[in-house]
Amino acid sequence: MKIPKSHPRFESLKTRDLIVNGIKKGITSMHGLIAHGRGEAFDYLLGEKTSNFAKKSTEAASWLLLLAKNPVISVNGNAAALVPKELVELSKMIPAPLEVNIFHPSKKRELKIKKHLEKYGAKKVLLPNRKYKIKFLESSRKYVNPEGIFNADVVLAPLEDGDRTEVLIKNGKKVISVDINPLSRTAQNATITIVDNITRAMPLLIKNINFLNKLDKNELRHIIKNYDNKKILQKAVRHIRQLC
Ligand code: PTJ
Repeated sequence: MKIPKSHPRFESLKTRDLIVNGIKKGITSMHGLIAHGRGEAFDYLLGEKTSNFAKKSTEAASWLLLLAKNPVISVNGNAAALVPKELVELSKMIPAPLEVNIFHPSKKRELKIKKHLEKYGAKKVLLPNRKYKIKFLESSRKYVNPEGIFNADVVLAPLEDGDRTEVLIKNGKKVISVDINPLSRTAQNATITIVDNITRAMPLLIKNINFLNKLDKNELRHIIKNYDNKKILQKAVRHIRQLC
C-alpha cells in the first residue's frame, strides 16, 4: 500500500511497514509485531518526539561507546528491520562489531539478518557461537560470539526483551538500551537507557558520535561520571504523566 505523504500518521505508518516487510523478508519474528505495537503506544504517550532527557542519555551513550575497549552492537529482528543503515554506519564509526543475537531462536533468521546487514554495507557480522556462553541466562540468547558480546565491556542493545540486560550487567558489562518504555525491565536495569523511538535515537547517536569523535576523550569522562540513569527514567515517567 502506498501511504500518501499528507496522511497525518505518515511516519508512524511508514515505520509499521518496515516491521511488516521485516517479517516478509524473514528477518523479524511475528512477535516483533507485538513489540512494535507496544513501542508505538509508548511513543504516542511521549509525544512522538525526542525529549531532552533522551538527548542527555544519547550523549552519555555516545561517550560510553567511544571510551569502551570492546564495544559491540547487538542486533535483533526488529532493530534490523527498522534501522539497518544506521546500525551499519554506527558500527563503522565507533568502530564496534555487529552481532546478531535474537530472543526467538532461528538459525535461518540469524543468517537472514546477517545478509540483510551486509546488503547495507556491513563488512563483518558476528553470529552466536555455541561454544561461548554468557553466565546466568537460560534462553538461547546466552550463546554469543568470542569476538563480540563474550569479551565486550559495553553492549548497545536496542529494543530488547526483558531477560538479558540484567544478566549482561551481572557478567560485568555495561549496557546501553534504546527502549521507549521507561518502565520495562530492560530500561530499569540498563546502565544508560535512551527512552526514545529507535528510528529517532539511532540517527541522533550517529550525529553525536560524529561530533564527539573529534574531541579529546579524556577531558569529557566526567559526562559519564555525572550521569544518573534513575533520574532520566523518573523524568521520562513524569513527562508521560504531564502529557496525559
Ligand atoms: O528478533 P527477536 O527474536 O530477538 O525478537 C525481538 C523482540 C523485540 C520481538 C523481542 O526482543 C521482544 O519480545 O521484545 P519485548 O519484550 O516486546 O520488548 C521490546 C521493548 O522494546 C519494549 O519495552 C517496547 O516498548 C520497546 N520498543 C518497541 N518498539 C520500539 C521500542 N523501543 C524503541 N523504539 C521502538 N521502535
